[in-house]
Amino acid sequence: MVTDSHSSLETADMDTAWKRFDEVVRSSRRILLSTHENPDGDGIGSQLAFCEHLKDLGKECRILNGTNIPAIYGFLDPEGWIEVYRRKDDEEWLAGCELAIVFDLGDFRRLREVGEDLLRHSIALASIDHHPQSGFEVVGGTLPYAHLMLDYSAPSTGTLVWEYFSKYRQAPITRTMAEALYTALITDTGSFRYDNTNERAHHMAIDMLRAGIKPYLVHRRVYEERERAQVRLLGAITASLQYSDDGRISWCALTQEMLKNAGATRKDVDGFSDFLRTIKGVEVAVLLTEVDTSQTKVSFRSKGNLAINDVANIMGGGGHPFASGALVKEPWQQVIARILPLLEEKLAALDTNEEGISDGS
Ligand SMILES: [Mn+2]
Repeated sequence: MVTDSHSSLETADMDTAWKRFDEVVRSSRRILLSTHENPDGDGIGSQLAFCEHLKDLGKECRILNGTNIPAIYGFLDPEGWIEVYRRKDDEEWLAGCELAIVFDLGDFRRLREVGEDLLRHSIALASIDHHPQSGFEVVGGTLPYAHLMLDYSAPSTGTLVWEYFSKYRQAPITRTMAEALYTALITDTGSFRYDNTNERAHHMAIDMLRAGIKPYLVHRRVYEERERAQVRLLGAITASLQYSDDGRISWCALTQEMLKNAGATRKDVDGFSDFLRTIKGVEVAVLLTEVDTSQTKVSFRSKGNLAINDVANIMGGGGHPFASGALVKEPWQQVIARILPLLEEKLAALDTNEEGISDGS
């Protein structure tokens, strides 16, 4: 099983990695922070909290991402610290960095031009993450990080940042840092509902409360600002939902036409695949979003009996065992035709092996 490979990185090794990382953070003057394209609450919260920490330490620090952040997370960044990387304007600054820290990345390619330029200028790279690592074929097949703080059992990357602050930050965690980190935590655990919710998640929440956050205010900003277009889109999705014969797979293709009719964009799709998983009897939910006639974004969600990131890998993507995705250069009709037999096969194997499998998580 994929999730077992982290054992070699645990305890002593990890302590050493964090210590070395802290030393390099302290000795670096100019530091770049980044996260994956189409960043989520975890990547954004982690980098904002870390940016505040670095500014406290007097570092010259910028957050440069491959793409824009979703508008709902704007409340976390009143000063506008998060920028979209523009090679033309920003490469010179990047080239003068002594360290780059990437958060919640998983697939190196998801840094886009930021990653390409960091490699070209041989900037020392550190990664804080809880995803299986992929996409480093581009750098010769080995992980490009001088410092890799990888912990699959962390409920969020923000949790790792919090643990780092708890140990290495002299000043207390501020309310704004805590708000960013709490956002990372709730968005990655589905507000303490997903299988990655563990003691660490709740300990962290207590610490964030002590730092002065108001959970209902954060929840309101993140979950109760839905656009009407998004609600119309949800209607279109539920109306066109399909099921496998045994009802264990639910899937839906969200076409450009559906987006247009709802007055929505792909950004509005966030979170819908989680919703499809909530249906009784469904083990795996698949949401296909038509990027254009030759490209499809696919999201997989599993209820927890079947790891599905191997299917995402086959499709050229990756992610967590129960939540993963891929961008496939094929029309959605072809993509679903490839995916359904793979999932059916896995479900059939699950039936056969049922007694032999113990749920390790
Ligand atoms: Mn994450």
